[in-house]
Amino acid sequence: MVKIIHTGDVHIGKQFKNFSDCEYGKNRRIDILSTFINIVKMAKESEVDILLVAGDLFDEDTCELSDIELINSEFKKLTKTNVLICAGNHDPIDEDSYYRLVNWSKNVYIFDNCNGIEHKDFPDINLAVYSVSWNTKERKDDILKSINIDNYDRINILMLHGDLENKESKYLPLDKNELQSYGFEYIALGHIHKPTMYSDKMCYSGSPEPLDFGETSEHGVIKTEVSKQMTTTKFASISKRRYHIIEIEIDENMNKLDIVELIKNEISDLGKEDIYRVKLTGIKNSLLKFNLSSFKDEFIDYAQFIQFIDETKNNYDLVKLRENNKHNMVGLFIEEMMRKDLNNPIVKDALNIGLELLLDEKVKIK
Ligand SMILES: [Mn+2]
Repeated sequence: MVKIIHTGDVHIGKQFKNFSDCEYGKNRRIDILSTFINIVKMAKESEVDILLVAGDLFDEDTCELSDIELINSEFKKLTKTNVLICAGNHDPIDEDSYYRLVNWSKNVYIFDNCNGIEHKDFPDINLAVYSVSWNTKERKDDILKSINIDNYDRINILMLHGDLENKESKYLPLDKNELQSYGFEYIALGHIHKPTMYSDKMCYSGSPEPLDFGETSEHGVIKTEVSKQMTTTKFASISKRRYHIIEIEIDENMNKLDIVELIKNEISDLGKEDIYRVKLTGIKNSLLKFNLSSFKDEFIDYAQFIQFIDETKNNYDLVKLRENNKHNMVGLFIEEMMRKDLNNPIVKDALNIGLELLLDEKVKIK
């Protein structure tokens, strides 16, 4: 029996460019690196035979050499585990790739053939691992036709970075049934960041750390035990943090404190190490000065990072507002809008948006 940990899509050095908050990106890069080191430690403690990295170990453009040297020194500590890595679309093996530049520990095997599936043989544990690396950012070639199983008595494993979910994908579209037809004892997939287990024999490990608000599920690694007779697979959670999207509905009777309390109630059970996007909906009191960036300070002890999206609407007192703005644009706008059917939700929205712009009350948050 062969013991395996399967990971991939680690994205060491990821830039997180959608976040203007530099601290956030810096912290997440540290999280990713330390989670990957935890995976190597897990491999050492559970004495697995092989650690598979199914592509996108790092982000080629932004990862620093020192990070790769650090993980290489962690690989060196593995006395019973071989590490097998294929390159994906974010870390393609080109001329000056870290895969070529780094003096890798002798237990690290990098698949450097990008044109066809090759295999590495481990006769002492009766294992062969088949894989192919990427040297481009996109590919749609029929790579499976290059599979040529050398020895059917071996425990044969296939590791691929590609897309099983979208036949039109630019990232090596693959067919589930065709993949399963080759008789591999386990297929370790990379590219989709959400852990996805099609069966004990075919899984996406997903990213060990979730990488954005699109990845709100649990993240970790796949632990597999494989023999010629049986494959047993389980998911092991490992991420430092999770992403949560929370929707909070407010009403016009709430003041700032009420809203802060409401949010605190919602997130306090989820974990203060986590990352939150709080979407505020409902009607807010138009007298309430809404400064969402000042909200952030209220949650220092409740969240590692919190982001607000304001989708609330105002309850304007139209008569009073018109009266106070008789001689300006605001007053004219209200007068014009009041001639229309304000029970029509589109008209109501137009009124609200117009007033927000004219009164310049909307505080924009990245
Ligand atoms: Mn990826």
